[in-house]
Amino acid sequence: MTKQVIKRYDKPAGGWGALRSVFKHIEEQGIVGRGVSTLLRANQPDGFDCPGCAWPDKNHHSTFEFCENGAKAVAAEATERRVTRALFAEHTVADLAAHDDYWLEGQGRLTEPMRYDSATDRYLPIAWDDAFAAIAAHLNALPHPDQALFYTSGRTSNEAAFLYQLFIREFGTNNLPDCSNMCHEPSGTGMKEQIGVGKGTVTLDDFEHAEAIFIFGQNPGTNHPRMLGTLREAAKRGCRIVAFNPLRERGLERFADPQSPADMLSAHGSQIASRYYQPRIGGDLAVVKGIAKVVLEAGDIDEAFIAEHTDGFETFRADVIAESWATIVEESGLSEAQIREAAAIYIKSNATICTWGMGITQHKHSVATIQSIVNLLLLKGNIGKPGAGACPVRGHSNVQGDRTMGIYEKPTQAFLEKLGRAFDFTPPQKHGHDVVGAIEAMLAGEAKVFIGMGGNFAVATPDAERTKQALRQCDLTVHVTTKLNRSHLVHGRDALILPCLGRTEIDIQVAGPQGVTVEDSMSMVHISAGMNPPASEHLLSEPAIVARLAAATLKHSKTPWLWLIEDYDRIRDKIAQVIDGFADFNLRVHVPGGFYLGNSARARHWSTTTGKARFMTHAVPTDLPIKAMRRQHGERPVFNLMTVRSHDQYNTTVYGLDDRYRGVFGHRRVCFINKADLARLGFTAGQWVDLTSVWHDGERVAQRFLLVEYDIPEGCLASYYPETNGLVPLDSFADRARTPASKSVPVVLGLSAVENLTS
Ligand SMILES: Nc1nc2c(c(=O)[nH]1)N[C@H]1C(S)=C(S)[C@@H](COP(=O)(O)OP(=O)(O)OC[C@H]3O[C@@H](n4cnc5c(=O)[nH]c(N)nc54)[C@H](O)[C@@H]3O)O[C@H]1N2
Ligand SMILES: Nc1nc2c(c(=O)[nH]1)N[C@H]1C(S)=C(S)[C@@H](COP(=O)(O)OP(=O)(O)OC[C@H]3O[C@@H](n4cnc5c(=O)[nH]c(N)nc54)[C@H](O)[C@@H]3O)O[C@H]1N2
Ligand SMILES: [Mo]
Repeated sequence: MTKQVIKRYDKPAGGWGALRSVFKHIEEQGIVGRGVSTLLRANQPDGFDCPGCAWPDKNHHSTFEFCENGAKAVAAEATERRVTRALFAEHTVADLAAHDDYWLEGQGRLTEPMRYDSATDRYLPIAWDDAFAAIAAHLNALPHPDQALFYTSGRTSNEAAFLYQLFIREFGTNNLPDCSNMCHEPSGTGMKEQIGVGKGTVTLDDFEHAEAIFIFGQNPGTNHPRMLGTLREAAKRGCRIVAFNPLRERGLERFADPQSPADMLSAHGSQIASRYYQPRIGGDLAVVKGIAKVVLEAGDIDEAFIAEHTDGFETFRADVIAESWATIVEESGLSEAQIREAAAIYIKSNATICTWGMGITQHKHSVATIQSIVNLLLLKGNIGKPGAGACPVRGHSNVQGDRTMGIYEKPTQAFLEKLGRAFDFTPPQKHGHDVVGAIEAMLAGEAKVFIGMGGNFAVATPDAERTKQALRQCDLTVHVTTKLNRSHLVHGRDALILPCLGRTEIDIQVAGPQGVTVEDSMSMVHISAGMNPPASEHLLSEPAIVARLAAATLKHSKTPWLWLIEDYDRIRDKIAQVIDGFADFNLRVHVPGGFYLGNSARARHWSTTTGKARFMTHAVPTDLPIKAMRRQHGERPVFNLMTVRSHDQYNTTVYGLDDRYRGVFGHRRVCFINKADLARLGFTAGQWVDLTSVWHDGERVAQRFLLVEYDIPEGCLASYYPETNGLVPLDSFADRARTPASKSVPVVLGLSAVENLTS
């Protein structure tokens, strides 16, 4: 175990520390030789797509791009460790559940399908055909298909996702909650309404031409490390980079590119952000409105663009001009001078990109904030010109592709019609459950079967205790998965674990080795083919699992399920028939580097209800739940807690206990707090506290967090996800998009009486 230390980190992000970390993780997985050769095939034209984040890479070109956290994701999948039937024979489920998530992950790759046996409280081996028959029996016994829920995490390939949603709709439901619901749903909701497309409008080339890049609520040094390379290049050629983040994140300040000898030899690396502003948590809408106010007052707008391409401008202008600086300053947490300074950079730039991440999407007012960012872009015609645009930076490596393939609980009529025509059936019309709706449906006893295509539903979702209770109430829970995780142990009366191939592995079907496709954050679609032998001879690919489950379940289906998976080109031909933008899919995807799906807003074609890009008027929210909680708990200071990722984790997967850039080593239960707040509470750094979230329906507690003094605004706290997920109330979510508000959790602090807690 790492030594437990808290110390200031003053080196650049990346650098030698990143190289050392990669070799440590490769060594820990027992794959020193193979690990390096595997890494060299990540994001190559003939290799696999990195299972880490969704940041694009330059045409899947052939120079190796170093990425510390991509390397950890690859090493975690390519590990030598195996979970065999012996582990399950040795441990009851209750035993396994007593271990922490880090230990579960550390057991390695799952090797054969298992089914829960309640008599012995153990998972026992089961043959694949029997597993599919068992699930089919459950599904077909349901009084209504809407009693089943089918979750998807964002690593699933296009081919698997397409077959999966087809199976679910042929079965008869649109219950397709996915990780997007907890992630960039507000980006999709906001942008679709405003500019007619729910995806980013930029490509990687635009970063080479931008004069300014504004980064809101995102920590690329940890979560999209390859983005730092792009930002570094931009900064070097004089592009102004402006970061908005309550925390000072090292990766946004300085970066030493491990591929640059100059950076590696200097003590400071390269500067990234030329300006760094620390708004209050949730203050971004006010910040952006303040910037828009300065831009409008200066009259420095693209009048021709506004006249030709937009509507709603006059209402928007009047609203912004009328907004008082007092409100803007109060709600943003920035001074008028700071906002004017940022506005001056925006005004001067002829091409600006705005990027954002979870710091923007996981709040009550996320959709309004995103639309306000897009308003700002529209003011200067910053959509559909080189070097400019909107860039929601996606999370999971194929989360965007999964949506494109129809993993969506609210499919359009047009999509359903095309799907029904291509496969000769009538798809269900009623919209299905999203993640929050799925949990509510299980709790209410309305949903009885939960099937998860990847992910870790029990841990990634809000309101941990209620979610776990919801899963335990199910008749059946099933997980298609690579590694053991908590969701397998928080199971229904019947439960199955179905282990699948990972991205890095060779997938052999009747027609020979197969590749799958993925879509990155900038709508580039490319092929991904693994080259490692499978972790076990008993693994099936995700498309094969879906097809065999569908064949077992749907007795009257006209879809040739087993024929489709003999050769994935056949699945792609079907995708080409149903999904817009995929004509000649097989031809185009075999070109090295893949192809660009296109984006109507980028072409200044606005598929909105008005046929224009729309200025959307939003008040600065002054009534967020945190305020109500502060009024209610007058005597106790109520803080706004954001739940963020450490450097050594991939969502619910914990790779290690360090958060190097924030100076935290050997700990995960930490709480970052401002010095003045410590003094106000009479606490000192190094003391242990319990976090209690306060909400209209009562309190939720997470015990024993180490107070760490940090450069964060007063009234704001940060802790890691998922240790804090129990604090996020189920009904605290983004208006309209229903994304859990896991970046604004009202909490109070009290010294902890708990002596020891390891995870
Ligand atoms: N290594 C690694 N890579 C990953 C992941 C991972 O867990 N590990 N996860 C993947 C996934 S699914 C996703 S969605 C992305 C997530 O990538 P990020 O969006 O970077 O995710 P978070 O760590 O949640 O960080 C959010 C950032 O927003 C800031 N923030 C919080 N609240 C506010 C606010 O109100 N305003 C502003 N301006 N900032 C705020 C936080 O300080 C933090 O820096 O990364 C993807 N890539
Ligand atoms: N409090 C709080 N909660 C959050 C967030 C937050 O910032 N704060 N972030 C939210 C976000 S942005 C997201 S995207 C969700 C993530 O939610 P999920 O996507 O559900 O969670 P992950 O931790 O990414 O899932 C990891 C599991 O996926 C499985 N897996 C890995 N690779 C594969 C594969 O190739 N195939 C299959 N079938 N399985 C695989 C492994 O078993 C692994 O344990 O969490 C959300 N929850
Ligand atoms: Mo995400």
